[in-house]
Formats: sequence, C-alpha cells, structure tokens
Amino acid sequence: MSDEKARIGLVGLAVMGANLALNIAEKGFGIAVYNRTAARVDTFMQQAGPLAEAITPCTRPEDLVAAIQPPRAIILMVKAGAPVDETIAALLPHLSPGDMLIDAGNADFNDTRRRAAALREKGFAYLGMGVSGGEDGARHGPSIMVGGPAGNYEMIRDVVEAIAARYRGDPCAAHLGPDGAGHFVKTVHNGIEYADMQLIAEAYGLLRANQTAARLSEVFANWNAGPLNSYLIEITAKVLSVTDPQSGQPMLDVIVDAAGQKGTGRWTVIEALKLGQSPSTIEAAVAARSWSADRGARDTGQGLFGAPPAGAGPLEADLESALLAARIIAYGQGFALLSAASEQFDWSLDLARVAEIWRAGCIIRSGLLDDIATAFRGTIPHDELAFAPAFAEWLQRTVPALRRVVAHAVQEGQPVPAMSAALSWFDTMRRARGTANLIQAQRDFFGAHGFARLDAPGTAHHGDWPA
Ligand code: NBP
Repeated sequence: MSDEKARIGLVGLAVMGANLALNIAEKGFGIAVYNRTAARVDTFMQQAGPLAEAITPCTRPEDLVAAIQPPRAIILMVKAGAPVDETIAALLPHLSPGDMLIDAGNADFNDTRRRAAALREKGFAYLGMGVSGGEDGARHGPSIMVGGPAGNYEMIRDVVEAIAARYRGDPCAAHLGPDGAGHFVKTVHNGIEYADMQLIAEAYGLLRANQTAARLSEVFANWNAGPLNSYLIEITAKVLSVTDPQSGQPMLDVIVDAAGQKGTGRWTVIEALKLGQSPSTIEAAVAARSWSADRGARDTGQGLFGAPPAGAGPLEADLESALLAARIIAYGQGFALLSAASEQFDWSLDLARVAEIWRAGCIIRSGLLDDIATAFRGTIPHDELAFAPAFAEWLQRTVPALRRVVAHAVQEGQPVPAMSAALSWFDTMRRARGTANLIQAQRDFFGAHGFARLDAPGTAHHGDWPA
C-alpha cells in the first residue's frame, strides 16, 4: 500500500473493476480503490500480490476521495443503471470543484448525457468511457471509447493510453466527442458484436448437421487464417474444440440454446430507430436472441410443424464468403448509425478513429477494421461503407455466395435471420427504383398524405383514387 496520494481512484471491484485496477497499478500509476461491500476490497488486495504496493484500499467513499491527488479523477465500474447514480450520490458530498467522475461501465448514453449535465452544473466533470474486451481486456489492454470534456480527457490521457490495448504501437483509446459520445460508440460496438455473433451462429447451424464439432473447429480455425480473421471466429474454433468432462460430449452439445442479453444490443436498435436508421443485421441478431430464449414456444412449434430434416450443408467456401459479405454489411450499418448520431448530437465523430481503436483489445477486433479505417480516411460515396471502392469490390465477389447460402437455407428451412437481413439490405441498396411508390400511393389513398412525382416538383401531389 502506498503512502503517497493516488493518481486516480476506482469504485467497483467486481470482475471488470478489479482487473482494470490491476492494469492501472501495473502501468505504474498509484490507485485508490473502494467497493460498496468492504469484503470485496479485502479479497482484491489479496489477489493484487506485488501490485498491492501501488494500491490504496478504502472502505468508505470519503476515504477514497481523500486518498486521491486533486483535481481528482475517479473511475466508476459498477453495475449500469441505478448503482451508478447511487455511487455518484455517495461520492458527491466529498468532492471538490474541478474533480471528475468517469463512468467506465456499459451505461445507456442517455443516462451519461443526463449525469454529465447535472454534474456540470455542480462544477464537476463527467466522462462516459466505454471499455470493451471483457475480463482479459480489462486486465491486459481493452479498447477504450471516451466521451466528455476534451480538457478533462487530457488530464487522464496518459493513464488511459497506458492501460489500453495497442495495435502496432497505436493505443486503442481515444476521446471521441462530448458527453455521451463514448458510451454511444460502445453501445454500437456491442450491437455489431451481436450481429457478428449471430452470423457466426447461423454458419454453425448450417454446417453442424453433417460435421463433428472437432471438424467444425478446424473449419473456423481455417477461416480465421483468411479474410474472416477475428477474435470471434478464433474463439468459435476454440469453443468447438472443447469436450465436456462430465458427459464426454462436445461442450457445445450440452449448452442450452437460449442466449442471454444485458441490453446493449437492444439499446442499439432503439437508438437507431429514434434516429430513423435501421441496422437490420443488428435488429435480426437481437430478435434471434429473444426467440432463442423462448424455448417452450419453440418446443411447441416443433411439435406442431416438425423441424426440417437435416440436408446437405452449403459449401464451406460459400459460407466463408457469405460470412464476409454479411459482416461487411453489419459493420457498415453500425458505422451508418454512428454517423447519424454524430450529426444529430453534433459530436463530429471521427469514424476512421473509431475503426482504429477497435482494431485490438475489443470483442469485435478483426482484420477488417484496418481496411475500414483506411476507407473512412478516404472519400466514401454517401458515407456508406459498402460503397467504398475496396468494400464494393469485396461485395461484388462475395455477395453471390451470400445469395447461394441464404437460398439454400431458405430451401432447407434453416433460419438465417441476420444473413438474410444483410442480403435484403444489399438488394435494396443496389436498386435505384424501389417499391415505396406503392406505399406512397396507399398512404395517399387512405390518408391523403400526398406524394412527390418523378415529373414535377413538390411533395403534396394527390392521386385521383376511386372511392
Ligand atoms: P457488475 O455489473 O456485476 O456490477 C458489480 C459491481 O457493482 C460491484 O462492485 C457491486 O458492488 C457494484 N454495485 C451494485 Br451491483 N450496486 C451498487 C450500488 N447500489 N452502489 C454501489 N455499487 C454497487 O460488474 P462487472 O461485470 O465487473 O461490470 C461492471 C461494469 O462494466 C458494468 O457496467 C458492465 O456492464 C460493464 N462491462 C462488463 C463487461 C464484462 O465482460 N463483465 C465488459 C464490458 C463492460 P457490491 O460488491 O457491493 O455488490
């Protein structure tokens, strides 16, 4: 334990907070820590080993505040929602003007904007800091997305960059904009994560009938050596290789097929809809998790209609290309959402920098992100990732395989909600004249809503509809 005042403080010593605190201590910064339940502080100090030298354990909020050099920076790593407000309320009476609180949990960015405004009025700064990479990332280098006053970020930048993951030496951490910008980007990161995981699960679903788990592990490992190279494909190969010690079955075969979700995927979709966006691959992934959780209904459905018999799966090479096409579209939809939010909230988000800080440390890290960063550093027609020359070329090559895979799945009765959402988005965006002329006519028919004509200016034309 250090006698000097700590450089930074941290509240919340569950999985993420404990690992982040050890990461900070290991990088040579003195840190004071506090947790609502004091027993966790003791356990943490025992785990800290030699790093305990740089850590000041505290069992009361006032002791934590007193242990930090002013102006103070205190990271909150508690459960998102009401616990954050309760932690702020517990710290507030002990803070001095100029101190800053940094919420590093998975907050709803609307809460971050609210908290930032309330604390600003009281003379305190509030930063929303998205942290991705799970337990291992927190301990050894996460990707860090910061929102809040730029001047305050400068005061903690050395700490944040020291603990972040690095991609070829570049820290995967950045100040992205004011108030909720960091938490919004983290939310969309998680939305893309949902889509990518669902796409991978759909590929697994199409292959598993005719392959052993061990063979499937090889397929994913091979894909990981190609353009699909990514953390999620890598861990899928590893997951498939594990045998359950109790049953001797592949581990995957004994896991209940009902997916959990904590809310960030759903928030991505809710915020997208508010912004007039539709990231359909993410929407499909959230829906698929919800459907998966309804096991009783699926049992009844199988009893009523029967599960389709397992047929031959699609070609592995087709599936690899299909996954790549759908992944490009999913990322593109996520970035389009970031762009819309940036405009709405006046954040001036640097999309290339977002892609750069996702290249290492976070769950969606993949080979693709370097190419995405390069694309956003150039000019992209309509800011649509799929239209960037490099990605347009990839899609030209891979969409035919996506089409074959989706057609095969539909024919076989295999659900591929995220892949088919990606394909439908592509087919919509490649067609200059769509079908909404009929929708406009219907709206005018029953509600006199008016429509625009191709051959005349104005938007309030009406049809001479029969009664
Ligand atoms: P949890 O989300 O499980 O939260 C546990 C922590 O919150 C404990 O320190 C607990 O203190 C504290 N806490 C609670 Br619960 N209610 C509190 C209250 N009313 N006042 C003060 N403290 C309270 O921990 P986690 O999994 O480490 O995640 C922390 C944050 O990081 C969350 O926002 C999470 O969404 C985010 N995140 C997690 C991951 C991950 O992989 N787990 C990844 C990225 C981001 P106690 O010990 O007294 O109960």
